[in-house]
This record gives sequence, structure tokens and C-alpha cells, in this order.
Amino acid sequence: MANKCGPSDPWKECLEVAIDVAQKAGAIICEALKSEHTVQIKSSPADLVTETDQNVEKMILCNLKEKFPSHSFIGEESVADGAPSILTDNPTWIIDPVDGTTNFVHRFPFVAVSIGFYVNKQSEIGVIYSCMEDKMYTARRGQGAFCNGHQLSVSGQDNISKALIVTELGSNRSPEIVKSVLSNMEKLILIPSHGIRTLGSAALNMCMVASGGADIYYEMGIHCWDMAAAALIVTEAGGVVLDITGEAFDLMSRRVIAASSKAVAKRIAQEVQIIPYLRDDQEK
Ligand code: LIP
Repeated sequence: MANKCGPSDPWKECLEVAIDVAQKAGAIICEALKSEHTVQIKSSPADLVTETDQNVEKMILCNLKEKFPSHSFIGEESVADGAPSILTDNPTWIIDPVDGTTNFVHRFPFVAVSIGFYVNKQSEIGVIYSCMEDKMYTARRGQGAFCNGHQLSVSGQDNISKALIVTELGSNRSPEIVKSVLSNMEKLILIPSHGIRTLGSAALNMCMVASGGADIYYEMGIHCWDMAAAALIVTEAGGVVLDITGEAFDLMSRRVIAASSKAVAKRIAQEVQIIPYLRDDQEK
């Protein structure tokens, strides 16, 4: 069988380019942290965007389009400006220029550039750069997941009573949704599990599961660009990524469970109440 990392790997150059572009993006974000930023509100007062999100996305798209003009692109800020978010079989880059925008605004140190790459709707590459921590997470399908060159491995925890869970309150401030989010957290903490943490970035929450620092991440209401790169990093670290129902993961469904084992992932699916959201690829 051909060595996927060798010269026959058709996507080797893509991984190298993604790492290079993520590093450049991280440098722009870190520089921007030194000055004041103008914050705009998107879907709710807790869903923010800054000129840095927009500039970084433009830079990433410009670099990738120059190298790979025939590829397709889905970017958080382009979609906010009306571009479609439809995943086809064409090689497709899925980009979140600043995952953890609220963290960026407050200088809470979990801010990531997330670049996923899909071919035939299958994840081939995941690159996440946590720029304030200077941690570069990478994964290539079938080749493992790494952070700054060190191979990652999930904890393997299969008992929810001993699990540390990461999740988010999310940016939706509708009282019914906030109530459901909090009631899900209440159920999980009363199992009892070891605890709940929130980093403010879906991508970095998932990297935490891939690194073994947390055992479970689940969230509803996020988008394909929040999970595209991280889903591969978790599975390549030996973890499990499922839909919130416990069925197969669907990148466009706006919900995910990423876990250290199938047993704890399934237990989360059993416990949480599903919060319905329009899919990313649904007509708005
Ligand atoms: C954020 C996600 C986070 C979610 C927030 C927001 P952004 O992404 O990483 O998990 O709870 O609502 O979607 O907007 O910072 O790229």
C-alpha cells in the first residue's frame, strides 16, 4: 500500500500550506491583541465579530486560493456575508479564522485558527493553532494527531462518573435555549461527573479531549467551521466523534459529541436534551 505520508500522498502539500497559513494567521491575531478592537454584534449580543476575524479570513482565503485555485472554500465570515456553506465532493477548505472571538475580545487566552480540509466529504487534514498558547495541533487522516510535534492520545476514560466534561453556554441568549443548555449541564454534573469546564472555543475544547486533558466535549448550535479540523484531531488521537443523538457525526448538523470512548459518548447522547438548530447547509 502506498505510504500516505510519502511522495504519493496527494494532500501532503495541503497540510504544509495549512500549517504555514495558520502560523501567519496566529501572528496577525497576536499582534492585534496589543491594540483596541472594534466589536460588532452578529446573531446575538454574545455572538461577536471583529475586524481581525474578517482580515484573518481574507488572508487565509487569499493564500489558499492562490495555491489551490480549483478547490472550494467555506469560511465563517464569508458565510456571515452571504456565501453558501454547502459541502460537496470537491476538495474543500473549512475555515474559522478566530475560534473564540469572545476570548479574543477579552484577551482570555484560548483563541484558535482552525483549518479543516475535506475531500469527497471525508476529512483529510485538521490544523488548529492556539496562538496565545503557541500550540499547533495537526492531524492527517490515518497518520495520528500531534501538538507541536508530540503525538496526542485521548484519556480512554469510559466511566462518566470519573469524567471531566468540557462544553459551552453558547452564544444564543433566548431564555428557553439558555434554560435547556443549563438543564443539560445540571443533569451531567449530578450523575455525578468530576466536573464541567468551558474554554470558550469549540476547536480548543476538542483539542483538550484529543490531548487527554478532558474526557468529553459536547455542544449544540456551533457550526461546521468550529468542528471541521478538530473532529479529525480527536479521531486521530483515538477518540470518538458522534452526533448528539449517538448516531454518526454529521459536520453540517451544528452539534457534536467528542469523547475519550464510545461508552461515555453514548452516555452523553442518552442524557442530554436535544436543542434544535437549522443545519449549516439548510436554506436560510
Ligand atoms: C464559538 C465556539 C464556541 C461557541 C460559541 C462560538 P466563534 O465560535 O467556538 O464553542 O460556544 O458560541 O460559536 O464564534 O468564536 O468562532
